[in-house]
Amino acid sequence: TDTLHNQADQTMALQFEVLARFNRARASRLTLPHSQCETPLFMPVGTQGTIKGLTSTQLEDIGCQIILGNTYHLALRPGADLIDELGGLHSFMNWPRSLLTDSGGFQMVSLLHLADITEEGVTFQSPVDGKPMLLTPEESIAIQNKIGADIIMALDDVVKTTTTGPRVEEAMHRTLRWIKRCINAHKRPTEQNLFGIVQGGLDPQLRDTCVKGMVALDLPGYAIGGLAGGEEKDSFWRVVAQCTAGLPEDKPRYVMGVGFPLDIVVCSALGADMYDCVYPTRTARFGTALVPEGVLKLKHASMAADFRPLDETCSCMVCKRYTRSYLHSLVTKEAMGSQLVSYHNVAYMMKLSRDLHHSILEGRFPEFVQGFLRKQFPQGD
Ligand code: PRF
Ligand code: ZN
Repeated sequence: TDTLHNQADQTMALQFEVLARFNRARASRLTLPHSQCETPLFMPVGTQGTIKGLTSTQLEDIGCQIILGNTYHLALRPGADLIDELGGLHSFMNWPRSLLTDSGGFQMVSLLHLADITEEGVTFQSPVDGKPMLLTPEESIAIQNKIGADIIMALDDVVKTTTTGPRVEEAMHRTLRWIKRCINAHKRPTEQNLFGIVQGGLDPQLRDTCVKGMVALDLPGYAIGGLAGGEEKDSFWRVVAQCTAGLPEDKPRYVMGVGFPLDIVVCSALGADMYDCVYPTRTARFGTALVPEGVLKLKHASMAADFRPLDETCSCMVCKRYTRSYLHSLVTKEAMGSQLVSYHNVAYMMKLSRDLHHSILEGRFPEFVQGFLRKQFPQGD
């Protein structure tokens, strides 16, 4: 296997080393200021500086090397200045490993339907006091510099994947203009890595322009945004394939808001490295466990007297200790139910990431994917 190294110069706070490839899939080592990560890599999502239902210690036990926080939520509460005064989010939440913060624009647009995007930035009504507020690219980066995550994201103009017409093109060009404002505003490039986000909807021409515009800026890493919003799988995978083909080999590629185990396997085959999603913890709160066969609905009556663990092939604390029957009795009634299922689900995603990494490293990626698909779709459909 050939190795590919990027030059960790003064403009970057990361090292990215491709250890092995299988066709377009890569297994790599990503070294960040607070930890060393192996890709393909899933990042659980926290909002208020916590992954819902899990403690920092549990996340460490499960093997998480990097978790995601949201600028928008943290800036509202407890506030970026307070986090800064307390020494940044790592020390505030006592998380010694790596952190990534999203820029906030996407969260505002997807959570607050009142958000309005202009060239200046994203205007929204504060959910705290109802006052109009403006998040500019400069402000997003200033907040993220205070929060202090290892990877920070550019403010992008995101449109729904179902949007068509000139708005998609406008958002792509604006994202390219805003990334330059983000780069100029970034005050800690030797400690924090600013990733650019490729937009352009489902249009190959727009995606191509955006990829080329981003790559010219020589950023430490790149994200593929604007996906996982209910578009057809076919169009989603086509855009990922096109973007990974145009992005540099020696930089990490992050598909935002993904997701489902199957999507992570497919995107990794297409050359993507990093993912984040609320899915494993959110679905846990609705009583759904992730298992090699797909999902297990713990509320289902058939679980009441099922004394097997959630997943016989999982060695997590929950699978070692508790039965489906016990978890059935807790879910949606006791907080501990969703906490235990969240623990297993995040552990499941970490194991999937490790399995992908090792199968690529050991030259048996196709066999791994085949085994994964055979378990998820036993009828072969
Ligand atoms: N941009 C940002 N965050 C995101 C996305 C995006 O496009 C997505 C995908 N829709 C998830 N999170 N900034
Ligand atoms: Zn488990």
